[in-house]
Amino acid sequence: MKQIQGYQMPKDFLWGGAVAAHQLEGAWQADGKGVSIADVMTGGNKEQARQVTKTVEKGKVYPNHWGIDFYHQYPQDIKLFAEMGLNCFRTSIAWTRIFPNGDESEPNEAGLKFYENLFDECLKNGIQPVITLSHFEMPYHLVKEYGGWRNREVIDFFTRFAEVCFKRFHNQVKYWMTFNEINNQTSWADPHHLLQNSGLILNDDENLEEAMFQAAHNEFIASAKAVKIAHEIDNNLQVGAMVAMSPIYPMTAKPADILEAQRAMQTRYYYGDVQALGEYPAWLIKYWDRHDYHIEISDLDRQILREGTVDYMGFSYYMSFATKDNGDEELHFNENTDLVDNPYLEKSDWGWQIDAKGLRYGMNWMNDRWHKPQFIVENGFGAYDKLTDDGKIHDDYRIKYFHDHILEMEKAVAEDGIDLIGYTPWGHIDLISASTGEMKKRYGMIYVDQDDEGNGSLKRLKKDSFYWYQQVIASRGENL
Ligand code: BGP
Repeated sequence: MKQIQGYQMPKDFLWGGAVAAHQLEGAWQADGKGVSIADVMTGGNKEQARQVTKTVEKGKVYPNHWGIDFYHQYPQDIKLFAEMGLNCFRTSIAWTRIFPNGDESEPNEAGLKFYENLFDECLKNGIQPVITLSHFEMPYHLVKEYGGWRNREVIDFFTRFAEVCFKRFHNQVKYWMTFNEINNQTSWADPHHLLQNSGLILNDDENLEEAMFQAAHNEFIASAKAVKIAHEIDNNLQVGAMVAMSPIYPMTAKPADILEAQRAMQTRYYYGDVQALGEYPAWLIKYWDRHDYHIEISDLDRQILREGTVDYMGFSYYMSFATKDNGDEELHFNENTDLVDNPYLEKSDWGWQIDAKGLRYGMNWMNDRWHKPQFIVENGFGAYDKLTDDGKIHDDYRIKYFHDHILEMEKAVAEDGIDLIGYTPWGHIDLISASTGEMKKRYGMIYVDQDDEGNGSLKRLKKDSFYWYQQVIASRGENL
């Protein structure tokens, strides 16, 4: 591909790759690990989410049970990451390796040891680990016995887990995030999201939307407490939020469309308001009143939120959305119902609208609103890759996607002055898709020889994008 000049990023900029424990480690019951919600639903659709308790009992096998065997193969994988030039690596700590059921008083030493060794291996290779504490991996026991995040008791279980991790790893890990894509649960009518994010299994006699607000509130408190604990343990630690950023544009200049888009952005991103600004927006409290929702929030809670604002905003960026007037002016938390196709954008094979400029737009939107440093902790293009006879993968479509997005990211830093910590493209090594459970929806710059059923040699191969990203990093983002 023709070299196009981008901007050179600062020397301390973090260039990395991002994964999540349950999507690549495999070894789902090794060394005392407990069962997580991901182990019983990866690749879940709405129906599976409804059926989740039944499938556990049947002992159904999910692809993340084997992942890409990173649990055993990580030393070689880390070497490949270093060869690519990464100086950071975002992964998550599987809660169930540390607290198998979630409610034990003592952690599982074998689980802690695994991550200690993994982080050591990273650091030996010049790569700093960036860690998400909860990436769709809540212990299943907490879902079944406690009702997931709707139960306040879970706050203490989570903060205990966070504290154990901060204490054990604070010399190895500086950047942390509490909950992955915390705002995805806004699509509460999709049980898959509610279960993945908050461990909520549908309860017929319950108002789901109200349950979603309570669960989110309990997660906010847990996150704010974790921020405080981290700073008390080591003032150098940086704890961020993690939101899924998909800007929602108005379909036209019709005022009702503009208002609809603004309201859609408010409902989707109030999570950031609470985590970055330390308080709920007034419009949300009015909404609860209108709907007669009683969310349990004490004065002490309000103080905890104010004192536990995050150090930075981590976010994923894949796509943008568009919306139009739906005939009423009420807020809609299940915004998916009001989304429309944007005729100016192309889509991936999975229907995700590709929009590089939306990244710069989203970064500016967040900066104007939350005034925090940012960290792009996911961005990427899921595609079908073809292994050619010469043992290569010519993924120029992926290179184009990254080229366009990195260029917009660089403009946001160099021209708009956004304080950006780093960039970690999603699934830089092929792994199991979170939404579909497929292996064939590939994001990687490193190919992993495995099919959806888990057949294959697991051999790692460098795609064309591997070499492209390598020289992007070597030039600090200048050669795109
Ligand atoms: C985000 C998740 C990741 C990841 C990615 C790609 O929502 O944080 O876990 O998987 O999206 O999504 P998918 O795997 O569904 O293609």
